[in-house]
Amino acid sequence: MSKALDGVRILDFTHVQSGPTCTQLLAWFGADVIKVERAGAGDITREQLRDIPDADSLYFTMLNHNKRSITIDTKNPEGKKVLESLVKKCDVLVENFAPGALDRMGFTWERIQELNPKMIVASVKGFGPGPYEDCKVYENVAQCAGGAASTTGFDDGPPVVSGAQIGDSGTGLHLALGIVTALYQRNATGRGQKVLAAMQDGVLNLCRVKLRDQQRLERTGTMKEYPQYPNGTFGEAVPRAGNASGGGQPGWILKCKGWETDPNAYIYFITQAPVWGEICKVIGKEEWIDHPDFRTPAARLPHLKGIFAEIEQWTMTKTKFEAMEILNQHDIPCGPILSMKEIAEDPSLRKTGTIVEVDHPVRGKYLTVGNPIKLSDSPTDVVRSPLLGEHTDEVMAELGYSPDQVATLRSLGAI
Ligand code: CAO
Repeated sequence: MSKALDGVRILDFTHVQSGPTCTQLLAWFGADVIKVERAGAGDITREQLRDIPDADSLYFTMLNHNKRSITIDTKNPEGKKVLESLVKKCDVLVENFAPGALDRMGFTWERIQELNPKMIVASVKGFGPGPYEDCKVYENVAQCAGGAASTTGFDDGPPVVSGAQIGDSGTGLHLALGIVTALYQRNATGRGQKVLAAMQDGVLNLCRVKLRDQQRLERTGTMKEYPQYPNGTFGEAVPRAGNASGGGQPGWILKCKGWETDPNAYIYFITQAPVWGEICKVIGKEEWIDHPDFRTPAARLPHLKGIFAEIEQWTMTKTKFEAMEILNQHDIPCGPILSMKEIAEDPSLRKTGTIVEVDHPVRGKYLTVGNPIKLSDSPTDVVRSPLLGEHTDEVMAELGYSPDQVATLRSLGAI
């Protein structure tokens, strides 16, 4: 079956996590992704957090499936020429170097346009134009600068960063959408363009509801679904809301049977208004259904802490899976807190291709997260990540270099 991005060629100049997430997605949709790496070194993540000596790390393999790898020293004059021929041949150049690195290499926007006016140049940077535009940025810096850390955690604790890589993988997703959109516009204009996804912007986009709450707080001085209401205090900025739901239906994380020894024996419980009666029946508090303190969502808000404490008395008598099964029979929204071990072993995620087992010639079998976006006409086959320079000869031949020329360039250290 054909793939959605068949025929699209990507010059993948990305490293670490944010850029590689983006190009991996494009590869899964069928683009030919040619990853350019420095000979002898490659993407720094190949050797970071290694669990098997001399094998590409899981950090690298899990972010670079379905790509080809070519080594080029782009600071070597002959290597630069090879990169130029790649620029001429590709549709998109994706990079996430520190600000200015591509220019210093000699590949300014103007130069790239000269070489290929149809080229789309897509970049991840830490910050957009402004006071911090020249800064190098990693995941947690973006989470802090984008509003995630100040709004995550508990009121009496410090800001907290999330395990979800919203700064890196989140921005990679944003960039992928920008690239596909620019490709679509190019069909009409015939021109390339620059695509920028700044990590601070990406994180802020994912924290949109907190900017909503900032404005609600400034207007009314309070937010009744936050744990600070009614007995705590609100300051000038959106506070950390613990495990409170970010939406209009109050929720909290509650202990389940076994919580004393299992750090993940918890369930997320949402007191969705339409099923309030069902919740009361399940936990044995029928008298709450018509009680003036509990009858309506507004009446319940000042009592949420007590309500969740009572519900927890019930959830603590069930495992998270037992609770899930009973609550779902009553259409009560809830979710077990799943450990990574449980997720890795989940047969249904294997069946959908969301968790995939991949075989690698050096490291052997490992698990990865497959394409989370499923297209009915463009299925994803996850192919192992390339070894460093595995496709150098193949790509050089496609660029028109003879084996002798390749050998010469290799001896010069250009590739
Ligand atoms: N041949 C020759 N030189 C190469 C090369 C190649 N194939 N590939 C890269 N280089 C050079 C670059 O030109 C750059 O050289 P100069 O500094 O002399 O211009 C150098 O390698 C290192 O690039 P870098 O500054 O991007 O790398 P770093 O490890 O110092 O910084 C990071 C890493 C992530 C902080 C920085 O790249 C960055 O801020 N990127 C933008 C934001 C981002 O994506 N952050 C996410 C990180 S996790 O996903």
